[in-house]
Amino acid sequence: MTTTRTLRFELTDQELALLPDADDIAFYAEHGWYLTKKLFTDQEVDRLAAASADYYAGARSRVLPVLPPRLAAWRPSDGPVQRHNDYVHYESDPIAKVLCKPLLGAVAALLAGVDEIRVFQSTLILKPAVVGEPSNIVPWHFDKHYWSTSTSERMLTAFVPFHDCDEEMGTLTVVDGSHRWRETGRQDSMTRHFADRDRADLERVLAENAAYNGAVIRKVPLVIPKGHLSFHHCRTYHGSGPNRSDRPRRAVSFHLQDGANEYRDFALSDGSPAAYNHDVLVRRLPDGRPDYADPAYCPVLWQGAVHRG
Ligand SMILES: O=C(O)CCC(=O)C(=O)O
Repeated sequence: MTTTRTLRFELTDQELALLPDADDIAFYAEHGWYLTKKLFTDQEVDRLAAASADYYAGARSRVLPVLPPRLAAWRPSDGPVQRHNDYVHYESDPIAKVLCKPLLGAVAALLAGVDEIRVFQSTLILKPAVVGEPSNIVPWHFDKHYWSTSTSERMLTAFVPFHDCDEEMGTLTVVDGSHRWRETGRQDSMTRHFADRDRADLERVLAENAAYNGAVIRKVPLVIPKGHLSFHHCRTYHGSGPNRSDRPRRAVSFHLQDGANEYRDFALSDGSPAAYNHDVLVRRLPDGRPDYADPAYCPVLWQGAVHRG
């Protein structure tokens, strides 16, 4: 069974005051990241944390009808490693109910300069408070590499922690302005998820690309208070360090697409087609391509011009 969530695309006066202003939008365009105001109340964040605990304990509103080839799906039997679980907006209504907030979509629409924002993917993440756990380190990468079958260059990610999130917890760290870099020779290996890559190699790729652009690498750890979130552009290099605190670092990486995004054929260097997990799940367009606007998996989060009041 699939359900389609109906959202009203209206903001209250209180919410209008939380939108980015023209300077914030210019900042995002220049730097490739942006730290929002407090978009979620403490109660909403606590509901998200509780729903994610239920999810880890096995609660599901529905399950994926097929398991895509590169699905991140941590299970308790995987043990105290970094947890990644994709499609939580699909599998958990209690998570989706909080996460799919029109205000979040409106902020994304303003930053991306578009009139429509749809969900692309949501990944529930937990970095255990385990000293020296190697999987807690997220090596440098940018998300567009995983989204070669998407036409859009405006996709972006909201990083939504469930608590104050700082460097000690291994918060998200972005490379300032790197979304504007030109890329040195593209390698197919970049389309592989960072968890399957050699960390030193990704460090080398970052240094090589910075040098190619005559850029200095400025790493900015995003200190995010509870209820606030960060956005990063799909070409902004990012990663994160170990969790040195005594609490798990818990968050959702909420990946978003603009209304114009659609599937395109993308050939890897050996001629084989690149794929994204959606391709075995979403409905098909009349011409046979996967439909990245299938409301069951990619619901609309915001539609219409955003008027700041
Ligand atoms: O969990 C992290 O620190 C990194 C998450 C990430 O790569 C993303 O939000 O795109």
